[in-house]
Amino acid sequence: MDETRHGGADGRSIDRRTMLREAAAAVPLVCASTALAAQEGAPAGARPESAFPGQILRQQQPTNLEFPFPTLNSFITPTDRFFVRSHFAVPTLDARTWRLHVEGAVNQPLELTLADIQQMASRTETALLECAGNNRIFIVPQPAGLLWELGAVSNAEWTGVPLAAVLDRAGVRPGAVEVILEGYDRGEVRSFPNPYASPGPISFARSLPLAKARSPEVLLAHRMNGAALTASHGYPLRAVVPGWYGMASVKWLRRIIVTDRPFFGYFQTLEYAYYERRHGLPSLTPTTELQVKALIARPMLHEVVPVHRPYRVHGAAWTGESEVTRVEVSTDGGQSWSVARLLGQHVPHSWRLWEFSWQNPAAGRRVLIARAADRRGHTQPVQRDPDRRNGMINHLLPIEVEVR
Ligand SMILES: Nc1nc2c(c(=O)[nH]1)N[C@H]1C(S)=C(S)[C@@H](COP(=O)(O)O)O[C@H]1N2
Ligand SMILES: [Mo]
Repeated sequence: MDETRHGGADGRSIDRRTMLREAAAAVPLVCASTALAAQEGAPAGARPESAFPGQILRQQQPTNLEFPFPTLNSFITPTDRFFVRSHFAVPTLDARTWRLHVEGAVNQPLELTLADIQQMASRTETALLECAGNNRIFIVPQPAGLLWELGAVSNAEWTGVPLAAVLDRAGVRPGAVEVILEGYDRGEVRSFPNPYASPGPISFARSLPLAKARSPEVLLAHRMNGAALTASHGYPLRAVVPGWYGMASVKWLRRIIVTDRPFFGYFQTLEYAYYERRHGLPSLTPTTELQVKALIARPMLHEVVPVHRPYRVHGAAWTGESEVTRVEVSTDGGQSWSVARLLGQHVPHSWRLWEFSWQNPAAGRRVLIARAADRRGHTQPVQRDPDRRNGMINHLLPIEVEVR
C-alpha cells in the first residue's frame, strides 16, 4: 500500500506511518484490515468501503466503523474516515430505479425520482452526527450494544432538500403529528450484540415530531462533503437531522409517512430510547437531542506523554440546539480545571475544536478529563445516569496516560 494521504479541510494530512503508530498505541482499537484478514470465511477482497487507515472495525457484518478519534485534525471529517453505523446490510440501490414514496396524512401522495429531488432548491450545511452509543466502551458493567470508544461521531457538509419542502409539496393534512422516515435496509435484529430481538424482519425507521420535521435545517441529503453519498452513508438519499443523535438521520430513504399518531417502532422504544421520569414513573422516551460533550483526541488512552515538556491537549466539543461556550480540562483527575481555547468559529450543529497547553507534565500516571458547557448552561454529569440505559453517554470520561 502506498503512503495514503488523508487531506483535512485545513490542508493538513496524515501519513500512513503516523496512523499506524497512533493505532498501535491505542489499546482498545482494532485495525480494520487486520481484523478482516483474521476473519474466517471472509471472501477474498471483501472489505468495507474504506478499510485501514480509514476507520476502526467495530462489527464485520453489518459493517460498523469508527472514526479513529485520536487522528482528529480537521473540522470536516473526510468521507472515508466518517464513522459508519448500520443495523442491517447496506442495500444495493440503483438511482435510476430508486423511488422515494411520500404517503400517509398528505393531500397528494408522491413518488419522487432522484432527479425530481435534485431539481428542487438545495441547501448546504455542516452538521455533526453522533451515535447515541458513542463512548459505550466506558460504561461498567458492559451494556448491550456495539462497544464504541470515542469515534462514533464525525462532522460533514451535507447538501440536499429541506424535508419541509417535500412535505409542503405533498401537503400535510390537519391532525398530523409525526413524520416517519423509513430506509430500504431490512433485517432481523438478533439479541446480541443488540439488547433485544426484533419481531421478525423489520426495516430501519424513526419518526420526527412535525415541528422538527419542518425545521429548515432538516435535510434530505444527496451529497456529502461535495460528492454523491457513498453506499454506506445512505446512497442515493438520506435524512440529516442536525442537533439530534445519529439514529434520526435515516439512510437509504424509501418512504416518508406522515402520521396522525405517534410511532412506537423498534428503534425508538427497544433501542434509542431512555427512561424519563414523569410523575415519578419511568417512561420510555425516544432519544432525540444531542447532549453537551467534550472529548479528548490527544493524548489518547494510555498514551506515553513526554515528561516536563508542554503537551498540546486537543479535542472537540458539541451540543444539541445550543452553542458550546466553554471547555475545561483537568490533568489531575478532576481536582482542578483550566479553561481550554475554542478554535475557529461557532458553526450551528457542528463540533467545535479546542486545545489546551499542558505545561510541564510531571512523571507518573495522570488522568485527564475534559468537560463542556453550552449557552443554556447545560453541563456534563459527573456520573452516568442509569435511566439513559445504553445510550446518551456524556458523563465525564477519565483518560489515563503515562508521563515519562
Ligand atoms: N436506514 C438506516 N438509517 C440509519 C441507520 C441504519 O441502520 N439504517 N443507522 C442510524 C444510526 S444509529 C446512526 S448513528 C447514523 C449513522 O450514520 P453514518 O453511518 O452515515 O455515520 O445513521 C442512522 N441512519
Ligand atoms: Mo446510532
